[in-house]
Amino acid sequence: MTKITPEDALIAVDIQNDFLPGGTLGVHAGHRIVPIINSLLPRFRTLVFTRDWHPPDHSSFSEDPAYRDGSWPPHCVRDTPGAAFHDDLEVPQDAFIVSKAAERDCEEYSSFRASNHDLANWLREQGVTRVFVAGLATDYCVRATALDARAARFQVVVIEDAVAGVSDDTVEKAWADMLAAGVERVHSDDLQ
Ligand code: VGL
Ligand code: ZN
Repeated sequence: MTKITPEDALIAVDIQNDFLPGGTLGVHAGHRIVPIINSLLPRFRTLVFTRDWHPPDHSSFSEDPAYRDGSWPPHCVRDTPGAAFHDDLEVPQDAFIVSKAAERDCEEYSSFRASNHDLANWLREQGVTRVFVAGLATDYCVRATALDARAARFQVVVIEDAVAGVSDDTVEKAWADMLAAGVERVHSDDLQ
């Protein structure tokens, strides 16, 4: 059992329409994480919601996408329905929203690298020492966010049933990288 305390934050990564089934870059079974995350939200004092927030000509967009790093179908174009949070996600009024990869030539998978926010600093100001990471996609933005959170010296817990990924092989590698960096892996049933 892992007990959630006031020094914990939940970072809900990119739970946006384009990353859910039916979206341009829909992640298989991505919708299954939404009710799990909703049930966790009231248990955290500090909540962060991140979103991929691309310009229409973002450098990662391809007409013939390979569905891997650097070659994606157009997705999460700022201020479009595809970039909106999933309708069922219960985003509170006072949640901290981080928009990332908002410039054409800059990919920002990590929520800690958004050019217009200093997430690590903001979390420290809230008294946060440990972050729980959930959302999409395990092999890209969740992985990068968890690794950067470790690099910024937070304790990091990834909730295995509250994440979903693009491809099995990159998901497997992402877990190996995260565990090697000291990330803890838990199931939401083991949170108290
Ligand atoms: C992501 C692919 C492209 C993510 C963002 O949120 O994991 N994946 N852009
Ligand atoms: Zn993107």
